[in-house]
Amino acid sequence: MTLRPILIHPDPRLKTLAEPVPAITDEIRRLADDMLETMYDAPGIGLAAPQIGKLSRLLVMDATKEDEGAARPMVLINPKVTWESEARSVYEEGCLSIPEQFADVERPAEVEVEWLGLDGKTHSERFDGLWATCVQHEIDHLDGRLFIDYLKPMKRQMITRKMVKLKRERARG
Ligand code: K1U
Ligand code: ZN
Repeated sequence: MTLRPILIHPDPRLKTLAEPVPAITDEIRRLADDMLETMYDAPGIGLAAPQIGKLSRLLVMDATKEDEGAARPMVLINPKVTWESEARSVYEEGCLSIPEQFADVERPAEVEVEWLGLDGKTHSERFDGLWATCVQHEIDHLDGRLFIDYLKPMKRQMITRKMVKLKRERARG
């Protein structure tokens, strides 16, 4: 397994619609393994393939809380939201591609998602709480959308400027 570098906003690959995964291959299995390792190492609760520069509709997540016990690493290929609740919830979101910036985002409180698993089977599950927030945030990445796209333009611009500065500083070393 290999840790992959995570792209930082702004980057055109984070604004691009990702392509469906046509088949489960060894390359896809390796990509999923690397993404889980990269997510746990960050640390994060989710990671979408475009965040490591792969424009494929694949995401990983594990929103298990520390006091909940066993980890639940999940790999979702070609995920689709098939149902969303009318009830909304607000969560202060972060993003590994927008380090150290957080903002409240309102989303459906519950969603049902269908996806292809690494076992080649179709899965469907209803998510709530942090899992629901996380899976929607990750599917947004597959559609080239970031959590800052839900914010007012002024706040979004302020965060983007901070990220441009951060990238410049990191490039200087
Ligand atoms: O997609 C990403 O950039 C990962 C992101 C997912 C996410 C966080 C919060 C709300 C919705 C989606 C992160 O994992 S940011 C890091 C984070 O939230 C976290 C890290 C360690 C422990 C607990 C949370
Ligand atoms: Zn993110």
